[in-house]
Amino acid sequence: MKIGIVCYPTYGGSGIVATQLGMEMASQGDEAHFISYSLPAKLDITLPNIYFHQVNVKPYPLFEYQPFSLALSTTIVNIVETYKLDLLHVHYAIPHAYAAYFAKQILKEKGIELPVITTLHGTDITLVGQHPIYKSAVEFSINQSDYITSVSDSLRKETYHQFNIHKEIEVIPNFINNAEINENSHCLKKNFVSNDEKLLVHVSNLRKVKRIDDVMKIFNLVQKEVKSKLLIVGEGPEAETIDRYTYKFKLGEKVKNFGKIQDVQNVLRITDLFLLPSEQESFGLAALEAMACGVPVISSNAGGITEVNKDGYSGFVSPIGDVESMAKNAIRLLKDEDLLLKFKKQAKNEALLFDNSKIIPKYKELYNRALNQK
Ligand code: GMT
Repeated sequence: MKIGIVCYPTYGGSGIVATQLGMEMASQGDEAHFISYSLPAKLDITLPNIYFHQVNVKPYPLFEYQPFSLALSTTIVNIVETYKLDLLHVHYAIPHAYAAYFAKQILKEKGIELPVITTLHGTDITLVGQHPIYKSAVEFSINQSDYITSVSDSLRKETYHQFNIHKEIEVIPNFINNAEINENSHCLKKNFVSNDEKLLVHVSNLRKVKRIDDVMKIFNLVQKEVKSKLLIVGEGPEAETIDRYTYKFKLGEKVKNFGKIQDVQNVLRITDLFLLPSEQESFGLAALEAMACGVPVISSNAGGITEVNKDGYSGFVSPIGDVESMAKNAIRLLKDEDLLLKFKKQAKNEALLFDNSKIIPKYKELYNRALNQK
Protein backbone atom coordinates (compact mmCIF):
# COMPACT_ATOMS: atom_id res chain seq x y z
CA MET A 1 0.00 0.00 0.00
CA LYS A 2 0.98 3.64 -0.39
CA ILE A 3 0.91 5.52 2.90
CA GLY A 4 1.18 9.26 3.43
CA ILE A 5 2.80 10.10 6.79
CA VAL A 6 2.60 13.58 8.27
CA CYS A 7 4.91 14.20 11.22
CA TYR A 8 7.24 16.63 12.91
CA PRO A 9 10.82 16.27 11.67
CA THR A 10 12.39 16.93 15.07
CA TYR A 11 13.90 14.52 17.61
CA GLY A 12 10.61 14.47 19.63
CA GLY A 13 8.96 11.11 20.26
CA SER A 14 6.07 11.59 17.82
CA GLY A 15 8.42 12.19 14.87
CA ILE A 16 10.59 9.23 15.87
CA VAL A 17 7.60 6.87 16.13
CA ALA A 18 6.22 8.08 12.77
CA THR A 19 9.61 7.63 11.12
CA GLN A 20 10.26 4.15 12.54
CA LEU A 21 6.78 3.00 11.59
CA GLY A 22 7.09 4.33 8.02
CA MET A 23 10.55 2.78 7.56
CA GLU A 24 9.29 -0.55 8.89
CA MET A 25 6.34 -0.52 6.45
CA ALA A 26 8.71 0.42 3.61
CA SER A 27 11.03 -2.46 4.52
CA GLN A 28 8.07 -4.80 4.11
CA GLY A 29 7.35 -3.52 0.59
CA ASP A 30 4.87 -0.72 1.18
CA GLU A 31 5.50 2.87 0.02
CA ALA A 32 6.03 5.43 2.80
CA HIS A 33 5.61 9.07 1.75
CA PHE A 34 6.77 11.41 4.52
CA ILE A 35 5.29 14.92 4.43
CA SER A 36 6.95 17.43 6.73
CA TYR A 37 8.58 20.88 6.74
CA SER A 38 12.04 19.30 6.75
CA LEU A 39 13.61 15.86 6.53
CA PRO A 40 12.65 13.85 9.65
CA ALA A 41 15.67 13.49 11.95
CA LYS A 42 15.85 9.69 11.90
CA LEU A 43 14.64 9.11 8.33
CA ASP A 44 17.02 7.16 6.10
CA ILE A 45 16.01 8.56 2.73
CA THR A 46 18.41 6.21 0.91
CA LEU A 47 16.26 3.14 1.70
CA PRO A 48 13.90 1.72 -0.94
CA ASN A 49 10.19 2.71 -0.90
CA ILE A 50 10.87 5.86 1.15
CA TYR A 51 9.84 9.27 -0.19
CA PHE A 52 10.15 12.69 1.39
CA HIS A 53 7.94 15.62 0.35
CA GLN A 54 8.76 18.97 1.87
CA VAL A 55 6.03 21.43 2.82
CA ASN A 56 7.27 24.73 1.41
CA VAL A 57 5.81 27.76 3.10
CA LYS A 58 6.33 30.77 0.90
CA PRO A 59 7.03 34.07 2.67
CA TYR A 60 4.86 37.00 1.61
CA PRO A 61 5.20 40.53 3.02
CA LEU A 62 1.53 40.66 4.12
CA PHE A 63 1.93 37.62 6.38
CA GLU A 64 3.43 38.11 9.77
CA TYR A 65 2.67 34.38 10.29
CA GLN A 66 2.88 32.00 7.34
CA PRO A 67 -0.28 29.88 6.86
CA PHE A 68 1.42 26.52 7.44
CA SER A 69 -1.79 24.45 7.79
CA LEU A 70 -2.94 25.70 4.38
CA ALA A 71 0.38 24.78 2.78
CA LEU A 72 0.28 21.37 4.46
CA SER A 73 -3.28 20.64 3.22
CA THR A 74 -2.34 21.57 -0.32
CA THR A 75 0.85 19.52 -0.20
CA ILE A 76 -1.14 16.49 1.02
CA VAL A 77 -3.63 16.92 -1.83
CA ASN A 78 -0.85 17.21 -4.42
CA ILE A 79 1.06 14.19 -3.11
CA VAL A 80 -2.06 12.01 -2.83
CA GLU A 81 -3.00 12.84 -6.43
CA THR A 82 0.51 12.50 -7.86
CA TYR A 83 1.50 9.28 -6.10
CA LYS A 84 -2.01 7.81 -5.78
CA LEU A 85 -1.71 7.35 -2.02
CA ASP A 86 -4.12 4.91 -0.37
CA LEU A 87 -4.31 6.50 3.07
CA LEU A 88 -2.93 9.24 5.28
CA HIS A 89 -1.53 8.75 8.79
CA VAL A 90 -0.94 11.95 10.74
CA HIS A 91 1.11 11.96 13.93
CA TYR A 92 0.36 14.69 16.51
CA ALA A 93 -3.05 16.34 16.08
CA ILE A 94 -1.87 19.97 15.86
CA PRO A 95 -2.14 21.10 13.13
CA HIS A 96 -1.78 17.82 11.25
CA ALA A 97 -5.29 16.42 11.86
CA TYR A 98 -6.74 19.82 10.93
CA ALA A 99 -4.77 20.01 7.66
CA ALA A 100 -5.68 16.38 6.92
CA TYR A 101 -9.39 17.17 7.28
CA PHE A 102 -9.18 19.94 4.67
CA ALA A 103 -7.09 17.78 2.33
CA LYS A 104 -9.71 15.04 2.64
CA GLN A 105 -12.53 17.48 1.75
CA ILE A 106 -10.63 18.91 -1.23
CA LEU A 107 -9.92 15.39 -2.52
CA LYS A 108 -13.57 14.40 -2.03
CA GLU A 109 -14.54 17.22 -4.43
CA LYS A 110 -12.23 15.57 -6.94
CA GLY A 111 -13.84 12.16 -6.39
CA ILE A 112 -10.92 10.78 -4.35
CA GLU A 113 -11.58 9.05 -1.02
CA LEU A 114 -8.69 9.45 1.48
CA PRO A 115 -8.93 7.54 4.79
CA VAL A 116 -7.27 9.56 7.57
CA ILE A 117 -5.74 8.07 10.72
CA THR A 118 -4.71 10.42 13.53
CA THR A 119 -2.31 9.27 16.23
CA LEU A 120 -2.40 11.32 19.42
CA HIS A 121 1.00 11.56 21.07
CA GLY A 122 0.64 13.58 24.25
CA THR A 123 1.13 17.30 24.44
CA ASP A 124 -1.25 17.74 21.47
CA ILE A 125 -3.93 16.69 24.00
CA THR A 126 -2.56 17.44 27.46
CA LEU A 127 -0.84 20.76 26.86
CA VAL A 128 -0.97 22.59 23.51
CA GLY A 129 -4.42 21.29 22.57
CA GLN A 130 -5.86 22.66 25.81
CA HIS A 131 -5.20 26.24 24.83
CA PRO A 132 -8.47 28.09 24.03
CA ILE A 133 -7.04 29.35 20.73
CA TYR A 134 -6.66 25.75 19.50
CA LYS A 135 -9.10 23.62 21.47
CA SER A 136 -12.24 23.65 19.31
CA ALA A 137 -10.29 23.13 16.07
CA VAL A 138 -8.35 20.25 17.66
CA GLU A 139 -11.55 18.63 18.92
CA PHE A 140 -13.25 19.06 15.55
CA SER A 141 -10.37 17.62 13.53
CA ILE A 142 -9.89 14.61 15.84
CA ASN A 143 -13.59 13.82 15.48
CA GLN A 144 -13.30 14.12 11.70
CA SER A 145 -10.48 11.55 11.47
CA ASP A 146 -11.63 8.16 10.23
CA TYR A 147 -9.53 6.37 12.85
CA ILE A 148 -7.95 7.69 16.03
CA THR A 149 -5.18 6.02 17.97
CA SER A 150 -3.39 7.02 21.15
CA VAL A 151 -0.02 5.80 22.41
CA SER A 152 -1.29 4.82 25.87
CA ASP A 153 -4.48 4.07 27.73
CA SER A 154 -3.82 7.05 29.98
CA LEU A 155 -3.75 9.38 26.95
CA ARG A 156 -6.91 7.76 25.58
CA LYS A 157 -8.74 8.47 28.86
CA GLU A 158 -7.32 11.99 29.05
CA THR A 159 -8.52 12.74 25.51
CA TYR A 160 -12.08 11.67 26.33
CA HIS A 161 -11.88 13.66 29.56
CA GLN A 162 -10.56 16.88 28.03
CA PHE A 163 -12.43 16.88 24.69
CA ASN A 164 -15.87 15.97 23.44
CA ILE A 165 -14.80 13.02 21.27
CA HIS A 166 -17.58 10.84 19.91
CA LYS A 167 -15.42 8.28 18.14
CA GLU A 168 -13.50 5.25 19.33
CA ILE A 169 -9.87 5.83 20.26
CA GLU A 170 -7.73 2.71 19.89
CA VAL A 171 -4.60 2.30 21.99
CA ILE A 172 -1.50 1.29 20.04
CA PRO A 173 1.54 1.68 22.28
CA ASN A 174 4.89 2.92 21.03
CA PHE A 175 7.46 0.32 20.09
CA ILE A 176 11.17 -0.40 19.96
CA ASN A 177 13.33 -2.59 17.74
CA ASN A 178 15.04 -4.70 20.41
CA ALA A 179 17.02 -6.64 17.81
CA GLU A 180 18.74 -3.43 16.73
CA ILE A 181 20.19 -2.71 20.18
CA ASN A 182 23.91 -3.17 19.88
CA GLU A 183 25.43 -4.60 23.03
CA ASN A 184 29.06 -3.80 22.27
CA SER A 185 29.91 -0.32 23.44
CA HIS A 186 30.46 -0.71 27.16
CA CYS A 187 34.12 0.28 26.73
CA LEU A 188 32.85 3.85 26.25
CA LYS A 189 31.95 3.92 29.94
CA LYS A 190 35.54 4.35 31.08
CA ASN A 191 35.59 7.73 29.27
CA PHE A 192 33.17 9.08 31.85
CA VAL A 193 33.43 7.13 35.09
CA SER A 194 35.93 5.09 37.03
CA ASN A 195 35.18 1.44 37.86
CA ASP A 196 33.69 2.27 41.23
CA GLU A 197 31.37 5.00 39.90
CA LYS A 198 27.79 4.71 38.67
CA LEU A 199 26.33 6.58 35.71
CA LEU A 200 22.85 8.11 35.66
CA VAL A 201 21.23 9.57 32.54
CA HIS A 202 18.34 11.80 31.48
CA VAL A 203 17.25 12.17 27.85
CA SER A 204 14.60 14.66 26.75
CA ASN A 205 13.78 17.85 24.89
CA LEU A 206 14.47 19.71 28.18
CA ARG A 207 11.04 21.32 28.35
CA LYS A 208 9.25 22.44 31.52
CA VAL A 209 7.12 19.24 31.66
CA LYS A 210 10.30 17.14 32.06
CA ARG A 211 11.01 18.73 35.49
CA ILE A 212 14.72 19.15 34.91
CA ASP A 213 15.02 20.72 38.36
CA ASP A 214 13.85 17.37 39.81
CA VAL A 215 16.45 15.53 37.71
CA MET A 216 19.11 17.72 39.32
CA LYS A 217 17.67 17.43 42.84
CA ILE A 218 17.48 13.62 42.59
CA PHE A 219 21.05 13.40 41.33
CA ASN A 220 22.27 15.72 44.07
CA LEU A 221 20.81 13.40 46.73
CA VAL A 222 22.14 10.29 44.97
CA GLN A 223 25.70 11.51 44.57
CA LYS A 224 25.91 12.19 48.32
CA GLU A 225 25.37 8.45 48.94
CA VAL A 226 26.76 6.77 45.83
CA LYS A 227 29.86 7.78 43.84
CA SER A 228 28.24 8.71 40.56
CA LYS A 229 27.92 11.03 37.56
CA LEU A 230 24.96 12.34 35.54
CA LEU A 231 24.79 12.51 31.75
CA ILE A 232 22.13 14.69 30.14
CA VAL A 233 21.20 14.28 26.48
CA GLY A 234 18.98 16.74 24.62
CA GLU A 235 18.39 20.38 23.87
CA GLY A 236 15.67 22.72 25.05
CA PRO A 237 14.60 25.73 27.06
CA GLU A 238 15.44 24.16 30.45
CA ALA A 239 19.12 23.64 29.61
CA GLU A 240 19.86 26.67 31.75
CA THR A 241 18.35 24.85 34.79
CA ILE A 242 21.11 22.24 34.51
CA ASP A 243 23.83 24.90 34.81
CA ARG A 244 21.99 26.68 37.61
CA TYR A 245 21.69 23.55 39.75
CA THR A 246 25.17 22.29 38.89
CA TYR A 247 26.45 25.56 40.34
CA LYS A 248 23.99 25.63 43.27
CA PHE A 249 24.75 22.06 44.39
CA LYS A 250 28.48 22.38 43.52
CA LEU A 251 28.26 19.35 41.23
CA GLY A 252 30.92 20.60 38.80
CA GLU A 253 32.48 17.75 36.80
CA LYS A 254 29.84 15.29 37.99
CA VAL A 255 27.30 16.56 35.44
CA LYS A 256 27.95 16.32 31.72
CA ASN A 257 25.52 17.90 29.27
CA PHE A 258 25.87 16.28 25.82
CA GLY A 259 23.26 18.41 24.03
CA LYS A 260 21.59 16.81 21.02
CA ILE A 261 23.29 13.67 19.74
CA GLN A 262 22.45 11.25 16.92
CA ASP A 263 23.02 7.88 18.57
CA VAL A 264 21.30 8.08 21.96
CA GLN A 265 21.46 4.32 22.44
CA ASN A 266 25.24 4.46 22.35
CA VAL A 267 25.09 6.58 25.51
CA LEU A 268 22.18 4.74 27.15
CA ARG A 269 24.01 1.41 26.93
CA ILE A 270 26.78 2.58 29.25
CA THR A 271 24.50 3.96 31.95
CA ASP A 272 23.11 2.35 35.12
CA LEU A 273 19.89 4.29 35.71
CA PHE A 274 17.53 6.50 33.69
CA LEU A 275 15.77 9.43 35.42
CA LEU A 276 12.34 10.53 34.16
CA PRO A 277 10.55 12.64 36.79
CA SER A 278 8.16 14.28 34.24
CA GLU A 279 5.09 16.34 35.10
CA GLN A 280 3.33 14.94 32.02
CA GLU A 281 4.25 11.99 29.83
CA SER A 282 1.74 10.20 27.63
CA PHE A 283 4.09 7.24 27.18
CA GLY A 284 7.80 7.95 27.74
CA LEU A 285 9.51 6.64 24.63
CA ALA A 286 12.90 7.65 26.05
CA ALA A 287 12.27 5.37 29.05
CA LEU A 288 11.40 2.47 26.75
CA GLU A 289 14.60 3.04 24.78
CA ALA A 290 16.57 3.00 28.04
CA MET A 291 14.87 -0.21 29.18
CA ALA A 292 15.64 -1.88 25.84
CA CYS A 293 19.28 -1.00 26.50
CA GLY A 294 19.02 -2.70 29.91
CA VAL A 295 18.76 0.50 31.94
CA PRO A 296 16.20 0.54 34.79
CA VAL A 297 14.03 3.66 35.08
CA ILE A 298 13.42 5.87 38.10
CA SER A 299 10.32 7.82 37.15
CA SER A 300 7.31 9.78 38.26
CA ASN A 301 3.83 8.33 37.87
CA ALA A 302 2.77 10.92 35.27
CA GLY A 303 0.29 9.94 32.52
CA GLY A 304 1.21 6.73 30.73
CA ILE A 305 4.66 6.19 32.26
CA THR A 306 3.31 3.44 34.53
CA GLU A 307 2.16 1.51 31.44
CA VAL A 308 5.84 1.34 30.39
CA ASN A 309 7.92 1.45 33.58
CA LYS A 310 6.60 -1.23 35.94
CA ASP A 311 7.14 -0.27 39.58
CA GLY A 312 9.43 -2.74 41.33
CA TYR A 313 10.27 -4.57 38.09
CA SER A 314 11.76 -2.41 35.31
CA GLY A 315 12.48 0.38 37.79
CA PHE A 316 10.62 2.35 40.40
CA VAL A 317 7.73 4.81 40.19
CA SER A 318 7.05 7.68 42.63
CA PRO A 319 4.50 10.51 42.79
CA ILE A 320 5.31 13.53 40.60
CA GLY A 321 7.66 15.87 42.47
CA ASP A 322 8.63 13.37 45.19
CA VAL A 323 12.38 13.73 44.63
CA GLU A 324 13.22 12.13 48.00
CA SER A 325 11.39 8.93 47.05
CA MET A 326 12.99 8.86 43.58
CA ALA A 327 16.45 9.44 45.08
CA LYS A 328 15.84 6.73 47.71
CA ASN A 329 14.85 4.22 45.02
CA ALA A 330 17.87 5.15 42.90
CA ILE A 331 20.25 4.78 45.86
CA ARG A 332 18.71 1.41 46.77
CA LEU A 333 19.39 0.07 43.26
CA LEU A 334 22.83 1.62 42.86
CA LYS A 335 24.07 0.33 46.24
CA ASP A 336 23.03 -3.27 45.60
CA GLU A 337 24.90 -4.79 42.62
CA ASP A 338 22.74 -7.94 42.54
CA LEU A 339 19.49 -5.99 42.67
CA LEU A 340 20.73 -3.60 39.98
CA LEU A 341 21.65 -6.50 37.72
CA LYS A 342 18.26 -8.09 38.29
CA PHE A 343 16.47 -4.82 37.40
CA LYS A 344 18.65 -4.37 34.29
CA LYS A 345 17.50 -7.77 33.05
CA GLN A 346 13.89 -7.08 34.00
CA ALA A 347 13.97 -3.70 32.21
CA LYS A 348 15.10 -5.50 29.05
CA ASN A 349 12.36 -8.10 29.46
CA GLU A 350 9.73 -5.39 29.86
CA ALA A 351 10.95 -3.67 26.67
CA LEU A 352 10.35 -6.92 24.77
CA LEU A 353 6.61 -6.44 25.36
CA PHE A 354 6.86 -3.33 23.16
CA ASP A 355 8.89 -4.97 20.43
CA ASN A 356 8.33 -3.91 16.80
CA SER A 357 7.17 -7.41 15.99
CA LYS A 358 4.28 -7.08 18.45
CA ILE A 359 3.17 -3.50 17.77
CA ILE A 360 3.70 -2.84 14.04
CA PRO A 361 1.14 -5.55 13.08
CA LYS A 362 -1.47 -3.55 15.03
CA TYR A 363 -0.89 -0.57 12.73
CA LYS A 364 -0.88 -2.85 9.67
CA GLU A 365 -4.22 -4.30 10.72
CA LEU A 366 -5.59 -0.77 11.14
CA TYR A 367 -4.29 0.28 7.71
CA ASN A 368 -5.98 -2.76 6.14
CA ARG A 369 -9.23 -1.94 7.91
CA ALA A 370 -9.04 1.65 6.62
CA LEU A 371 -8.41 0.43 3.07
CA ASN A 372 -11.24 -2.10 3.17
CA GLN A 373 -13.70 0.60 4.21
CA LYS A 374 -12.74 2.84 1.30
O1 GMT B 1 8.13 14.58 25.07
C1 GMT B 1 7.84 15.50 24.34
O2 GMT B 1 7.55 16.62 24.73
C2 GMT B 1 7.79 15.25 22.85
C3 GMT B 1 6.50 14.65 22.46
C4 GMT B 1 6.33 14.55 20.97
O3 GMT B 1 5.21 14.75 20.55
O4 GMT B 1 7.24 14.31 20.22
O5 GMT B 1 6.43 13.38 23.09
C5 GMT B 1 5.16 12.83 23.28
O6 GMT B 1 5.05 11.75 22.36
C6 GMT B 1 5.95 10.66 22.61
C7 GMT B 1 5.78 9.62 21.51
O7 GMT B 1 4.50 9.11 21.49
C8 GMT B 1 5.71 10.09 24.02
O8 GMT B 1 6.60 9.04 24.27
C9 GMT B 1 5.91 11.21 25.05
O9 GMT B 1 5.58 10.70 26.33
C10 GMT B 1 5.00 12.38 24.74
N1 GMT B 1 5.35 13.50 25.62
C11 GMT B 1 4.50 13.98 26.53
O10 GMT B 1 3.39 13.54 26.71
C12 GMT B 1 5.02 15.12 27.36
